[in-house]
Amino acid sequence: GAQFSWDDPFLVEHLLTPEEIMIRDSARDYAQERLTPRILDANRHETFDVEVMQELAELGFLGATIEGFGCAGISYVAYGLIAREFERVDTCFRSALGVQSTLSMLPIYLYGSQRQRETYLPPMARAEKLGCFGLTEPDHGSDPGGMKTRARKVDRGYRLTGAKTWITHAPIADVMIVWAKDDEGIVRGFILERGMEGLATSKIEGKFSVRASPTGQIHMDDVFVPEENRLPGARGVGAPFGCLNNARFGICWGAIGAAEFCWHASRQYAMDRKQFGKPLAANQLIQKKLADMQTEITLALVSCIHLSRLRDEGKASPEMVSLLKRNNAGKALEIARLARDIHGGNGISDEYHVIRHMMNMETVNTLEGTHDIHALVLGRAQTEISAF
Ligand code: TGC
Ligand code: FAD
Repeated sequence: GAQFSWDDPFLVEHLLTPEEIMIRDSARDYAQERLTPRILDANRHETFDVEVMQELAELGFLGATIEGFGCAGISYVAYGLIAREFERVDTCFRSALGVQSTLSMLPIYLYGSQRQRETYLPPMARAEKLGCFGLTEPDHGSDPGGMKTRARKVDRGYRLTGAKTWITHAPIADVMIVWAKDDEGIVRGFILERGMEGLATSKIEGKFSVRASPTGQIHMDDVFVPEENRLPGARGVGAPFGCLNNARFGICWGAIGAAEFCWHASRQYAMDRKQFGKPLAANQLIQKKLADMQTEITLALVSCIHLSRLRDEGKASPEMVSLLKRNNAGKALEIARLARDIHGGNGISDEYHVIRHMMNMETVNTLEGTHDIHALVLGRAQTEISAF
């Protein structure tokens, strides 16, 4: 008869190709062997080991969905599986993968000239150049269309003035994809390089979430950016949103990894820990929590595979990504909170990891469009009334 496997109820393993399984396994082995041992210390001290980026490059994971330019050209399912394994350890590693691949390399691939692609993509795939994506500003987060950063046309280029904040990897980036409005008020994309006059970055300290991810600000004071550093194919606010679809897609998968860690840890803890003379797992209230975790994770995972296949066929709309980003990030946060609860007092100690995931999931519900903003995207799509 048919078997039930508690940790893969819908036999998702059977939906993967041998190549995808191979990529998933190499991502899992790497993450467990090399990332897990680093995370406690990195999270405590708010540090990020940039050598991780070189390791990701050696594994061929940077810009991996891009064809050519030194990139691997893997499927979206395979990319998602890597994101899931990384966020199983910590959000900072999925962010590192996503920011370099989908928010720094992809805009150059999608909107760049052939010369820009040849100049930037191979060294970025090798992690010789690290990137970041500057869209959010101090006064414009959910409504980036209102951005204040200006790109004034001058002889042979532009002069950029403004500030970007909450930018993942701003403190370590060599290359910054910055979005600014031109003299006509149209959003344009620019490739800025560290060292340009008037360009500075700073680090945001004291975060209670994704502490191991370097987050910062980009300050631009009349920075001269030559014409050849403008992304010729980017016109209007839809251009940065086009990159976000891919980054959000990575979050759909990553959130499952974090949730799975919390679920598996909770199950093990509930089996090992005894109160009132029996394992915690013998209580109906605990079993219900485990059943809820298993159910939500399974539904999220099957949906992710489905969305990824649609994406591989070019049939995934931005609204589909909004639906799953919102659902998976929200469910992962609920699961992390339940896990924290099941672990009792130990649940607040970083050595059990669940509180770290719980804090991280707060960020994951805010970045790349907040939980509620994605509800409004879906509300607009079904009512044709914009509530923004
Ligand atoms: P709206 O009128 O809806 O659209 C303006 C133009 O953009 C097009 N568009 C999209 N195109 C492709 N993909 C999408 N997802 C798109 N969404 C919109 C749209 O078709 C239109 O084009 P056109 O040619 O007709 O002009 O724009 P709006 O100003 O009303 O805003 C709508 C809203 C709220 C959905 C949007 O502004 C939004 O998504 N806000 C959330 C902002 C956000 O997600 N920021 C993310 C910053 S990056 C980040 O967080 C990285 S974290 C990295 C890490 O993991 O560490
Ligand atoms: P706001 O837009 O001020 O929203 C505040 C609250 O109001 C939210 O609950 C929101 O849902 C709600 N709200 C806003 N508008 C509406 C509305 N119309 N109706 C109902 N509710 C509404 N940005 C980048 O560009 N690049 C990055 O690499 C990057 N990395 C990040 C890393 C971290 C750790 C964090 C925390 C953020 C990062 N961001 C990045 C920024 C992120 O995308 C924004 O924080 C996010 O888009 C929300 O913007 P905001 O923080 O300004 O919140």
